[in-house]
Amino acid sequence: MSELTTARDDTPGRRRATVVVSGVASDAHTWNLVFLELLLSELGFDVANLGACVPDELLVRECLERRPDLLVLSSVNGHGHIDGARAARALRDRSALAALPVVIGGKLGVAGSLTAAQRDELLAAGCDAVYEDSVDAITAFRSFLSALPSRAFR
Ligand code: B12
Repeated sequence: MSELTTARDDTPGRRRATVVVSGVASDAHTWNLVFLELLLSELGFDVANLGACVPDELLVRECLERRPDLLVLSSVNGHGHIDGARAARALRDRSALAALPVVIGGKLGVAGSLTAAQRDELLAAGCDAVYEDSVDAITAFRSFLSALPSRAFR
């Protein structure tokens, strides 16, 4: 956890990295979002949790207004690879959000693990990382986060 201490940095003139956590348009599940909000808050990030069933247009608008350092998409209903790819394309269509780090995770397909093609589509649509449910998912996600503060505080 020590590598993430810069996210907690309260030095005057420096800000904490901000993260938007969001469900995708079709997904009504909320505890996944609560889990991510608590995890990120404990790691020292400022978190805005947009909740479940967030339409793409609202997601884009919130990101344009909040200008977060990271967007974390979560879905567990099995349709995340479709919703997530569409949302990522909508975000990347806006030049102001072209460089926003975007990750997605959860139970993203209805048949267990995604196929390589489904995963590639998420990456091609603009997701920087895809975390499917596995014992390593949160560890891998935390490694990604540990690289964020250097970008966020540049
Ligand atoms: C509670 C629940 C519901 C509740 C949700 C209430 C609420 N307020 O959230 C209700 C009853 C509403 C519901 C509805 C449905 N559900 Co439901 N639900 C569950 C259940 C039992 C628990 C989910 C939960 O809260 N888990 C606790 C949270 C903390 O954990 P989590 O969601 O697993 O998230 C973890 C990981 O996925 C991961 N993670 C998630 N997002 C991200 C993102 C990143 C970046 C990272 C790194 C990690 C990560 O981290 C989390 C913590 O480990 C699961 C089964 C199960 N045991 O998981 C089914 C389950 C998710 N539901 C399922 C389904 C199919 C549905 C429905 C479609 C059912 C229906 N036919 O109506 C609807 C969905 C409607 C919709 N529009 O989305 C399926 C999804 C299957 C799939 N993915 O292929 C599941 C897996 C049950 C099953 N085995 O079939 N559900």
